[in-house]
Amino acid sequence: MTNNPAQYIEQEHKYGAHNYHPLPVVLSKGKGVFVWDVEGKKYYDFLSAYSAVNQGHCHPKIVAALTNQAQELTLTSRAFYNDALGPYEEYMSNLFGFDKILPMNTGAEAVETAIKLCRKWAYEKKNIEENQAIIVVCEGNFHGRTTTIISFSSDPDSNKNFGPYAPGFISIPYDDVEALEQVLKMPNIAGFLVEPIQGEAGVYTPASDYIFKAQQLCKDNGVLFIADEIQTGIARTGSLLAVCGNCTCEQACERQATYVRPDILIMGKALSGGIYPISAVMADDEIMMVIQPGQHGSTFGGNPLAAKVAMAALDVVADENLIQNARALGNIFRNEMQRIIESCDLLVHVRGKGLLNAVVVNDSPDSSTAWDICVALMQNGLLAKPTHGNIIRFAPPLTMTKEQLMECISIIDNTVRNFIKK
Ligand code: IF1
Repeated sequence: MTNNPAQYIEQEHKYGAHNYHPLPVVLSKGKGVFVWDVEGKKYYDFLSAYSAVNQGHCHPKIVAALTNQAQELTLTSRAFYNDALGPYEEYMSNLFGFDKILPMNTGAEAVETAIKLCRKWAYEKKNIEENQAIIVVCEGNFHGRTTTIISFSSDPDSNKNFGPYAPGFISIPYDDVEALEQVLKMPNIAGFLVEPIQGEAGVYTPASDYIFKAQQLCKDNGVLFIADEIQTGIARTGSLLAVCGNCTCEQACERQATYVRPDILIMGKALSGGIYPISAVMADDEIMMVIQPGQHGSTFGGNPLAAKVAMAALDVVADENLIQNARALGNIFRNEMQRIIESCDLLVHVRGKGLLNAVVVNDSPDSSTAWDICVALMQNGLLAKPTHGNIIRFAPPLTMTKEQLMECISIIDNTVRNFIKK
């Protein structure tokens, strides 16, 4: 053990695959909205592990659920029943307003599950000819890293030289109702898979009625509306789910979860509060029951540890009013960023919803400016990550207080004011 960051960085570089390019900070502790590096320096976390740590790092209630259950029973496989899964399934059904849940582990697995569910439904309920089902997706999407999912990515980093690609997907422009209307006229369309806000594309926030209209079109055409809420869900955007973001009620109530109601709902990331990989697919019986024993599953999906952790993580969202906090702090954040943008020419645009936001840097996507700003922010005690070259994503844990947010805004303000372009 050492507290020399360079040693850890070299070790990862030498023994780990080079599939990431992290900021040069080596973390060893997290608590709430803060993380600490191996030398003891404290930072505000403005990434939240890509929105997995909405409830804050090492939340004591979620850690307690993990450690308590870890001493009783961790894994049975689904060959046997366990006494945590049923209560979790009922909890999820009540909270999100769907008949059933299919539990998985990672986000990509849950997306794969939704694709399989959609196809099987299409053959068995919609009578599409075998192997002809098509799922519509959007340009700029990010749904995970499996071979099927990257087959319909438009990002060359994600799919170049990973072919041959899986057929059965058609890509249309995002935030384009007319394009959706046109494509739905084609035969054999089974579903429309969409992110309510495109995270990877730089927190691309569509027109406020896009999701509503898209769902209506799907309904009118007998096509399943499949919402990937892996990143946007669990209070991140100021509502329990981003698909109910136009709802103005203040509680994580049934109406919120049913305002724009997907036919298939996909969740991951913050479903566990970042403690452990937990994902879920939800649907009503008409869809979910097309999968029968032996047709889909996972060794770890629905294990008792995950069941207890997820319930604790969702309890924290309600107990600590994270929906309302994300909404209120998000408004302050965007207003303050707008003020900074108007007084400096380094940043040009802020967008987002709740506490999922991004700032566009005034330079080409090929420049290193956004990266250099993130390094300067890091030196000033705030961790954020660039995306698509000239965009910086800002997504702190939702447990942040207003005072903490104001301190973070002054760190960002000072950093951009003193930033000298390389
Ligand atoms: C990485 C992005 C964020 C997702 C949506 C499914 C998944 C993700 C909407 C797959 C995952 C990640 C994974 C993370 C970076 C990150 C990301 F920039 F790549 F797009 F958050 F914005 N659907 N998102 O955002 O979930 O299998 O990873 O559990 O390091 O690749 P997973």
